[in-house]
Amino acid sequence: MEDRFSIVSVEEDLIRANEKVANEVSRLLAEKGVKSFDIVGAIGAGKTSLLERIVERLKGKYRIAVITGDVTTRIDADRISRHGVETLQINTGRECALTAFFLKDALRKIDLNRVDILFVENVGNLICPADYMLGCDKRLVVVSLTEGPYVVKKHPLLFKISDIAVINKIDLKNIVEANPEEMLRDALEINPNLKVVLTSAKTGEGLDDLISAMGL
Ligand SMILES: Nc1nc2c(ncn2[C@@H]2O[C@H](COP(=O)(O)OP(=O)(O)O)[C@@H](O)[C@H]2O)c(=O)[nH]1
Ligand SMILES: [Mg+2]
Repeated sequence: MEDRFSIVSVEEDLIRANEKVANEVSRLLAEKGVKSFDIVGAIGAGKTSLLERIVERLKGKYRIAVITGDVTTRIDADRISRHGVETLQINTGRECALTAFFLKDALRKIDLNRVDILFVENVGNLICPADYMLGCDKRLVVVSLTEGPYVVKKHPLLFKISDIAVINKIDLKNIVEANPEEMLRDALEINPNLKVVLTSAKTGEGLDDLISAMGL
């Protein structure tokens, strides 16, 4: 029993220490005038695909940097860097979320004086990132129709602490059971302050709405 309590207390210490570093990251980004977005969601929800579309649309208007988090690969960074923007991969090893520690370290490798917007793609996971805010201005949670009709309801915490919810893969709405309008209602029931956007990274539908929800 004692061991269990000490594990809990180590976790709490880590969460508190992370909060402190997230505040430092937030101050640094504000000082440099960088607008930042932390994008969370399960593996396969469409985070990288949406980012590829967004970067393609906005790279003529803003100087963009993208940091992608993954346990071991650099697949996402390679996909994004093909669009000609600065990209950095963070490999977390065994960790199922980025932390502010990882982000602070990565930011040392980027010249923030030459960046207007920073997108951070978090490690694909709908649970772990809820404990670790990164210090970005806004958090986006991405879910997709192929994750089934209950994916929003089953992850209330992440929807509570996000600013924008993206319901992706709406091009598949006639094929799968999940209904985007119901998922939208579920998200707003959890957090009425959320901006909810329905998108398809495949067809481009909803991308303008998403970019405007981000204030870009
Ligand atoms: N049909 C459809 N497929 C999508 C959409 N967005 C992403 N995908 C596909 O879903 C898979 C996972 O996408 P990816 O962007 O890698 O997801 P991530 O793991 O969240 O970054 C890829 O095969 C994409 O082509 C979409 O809106 N509609
Ligand atoms: Mg990805």
